[in-house]
Amino acid sequence: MKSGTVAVVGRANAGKSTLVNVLVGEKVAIVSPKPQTTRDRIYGVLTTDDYQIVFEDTPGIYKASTALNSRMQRATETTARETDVVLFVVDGHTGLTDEDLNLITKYAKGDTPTIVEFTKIDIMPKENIPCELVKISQIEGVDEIVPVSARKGKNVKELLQVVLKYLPEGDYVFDPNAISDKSEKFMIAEIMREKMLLKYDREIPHGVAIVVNEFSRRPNGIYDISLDIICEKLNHKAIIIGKQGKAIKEVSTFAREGMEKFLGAKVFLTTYVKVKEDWRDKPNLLNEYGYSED
Ligand SMILES: Nc1nc2c(ncn2[C@@H]2O[C@H](COP(=O)(O)OP(=O)(O)OP(=O)(O)O)[C@@H](O)[C@H]2O)c(=O)[nH]1
Ligand SMILES: [Mg+2]
Repeated sequence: MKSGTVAVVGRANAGKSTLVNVLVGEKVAIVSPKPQTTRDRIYGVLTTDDYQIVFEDTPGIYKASTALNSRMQRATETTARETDVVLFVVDGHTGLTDEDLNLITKYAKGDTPTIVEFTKIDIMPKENIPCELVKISQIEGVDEIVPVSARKGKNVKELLQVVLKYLPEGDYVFDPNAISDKSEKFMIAEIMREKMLLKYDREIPHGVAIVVNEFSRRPNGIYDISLDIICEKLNHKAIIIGKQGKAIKEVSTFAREGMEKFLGAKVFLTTYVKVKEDWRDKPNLLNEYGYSED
């Protein structure tokens, strides 16, 4: 049987997490139209009788401007170094960039099999496809190029077959029932962050960390969840709360609905907004919020 890891890497916002969710068939990673949505390496596990594939979703490659961002970039680099297969995701909609070409060249140079996946082909200008595929095929060491639409589920099965070709023989590493290495509590915090990314503009959601203080279940099945929304500036707090608390009420309702869908049960959610000045550049706070060095 085949068993191994596939590092899913690429520029921020390319569509990596969407792809991992579709490949695994469950939501293991949050998705948003803003770059830098994923902050951690997240395993999405797909198990059948014949194979176990661990898709490693990673933070998108992006110029580091904060200590948090540097840690995110290092997580991606380590994942790509230690994997069985590199799956490089190119955003077909925005098109192939010089940065993509440089990164693909770098990964393809190594000994790890490198598959390039063109995603978002549902919204990719068709006339660009042949030219971009040629450019990639000229890079030495690229083993495969696969066009996919994760949103429409197009060519995903074909991509899976291509990945399997490069996976080593081995036994299950994860429990065959597992879909992720992350806990429910982690996903609850991520769902809150996802809704903040969708609701607020510019730097506000990027400057937010979520700390879940209570995550418990009553005998009748209802979950009690209490969390802190940590922001980095006092004026951000005012924006997050909004006039008469309207914005925070809306985003909390939105998040509660997402959590209920994920947990399959009713949720009683309490949210508090707190300020920790410039926490994204403070190593001790990064550790406290779960963005550790490794
Ligand atoms: N039309 C279309 N949109 C897609 C597809 N895949 C992803 N998207 C959209 O692209 C945006 C970014 O998707 P993500 O999956 O969050 O991208 P990512 O690469 O994980 O981004 P980071 O975590 O920030 O690096 C979201 O708005 C998705 O809905 C696709 O196949 N087709
Ligand atoms: Mg992502």
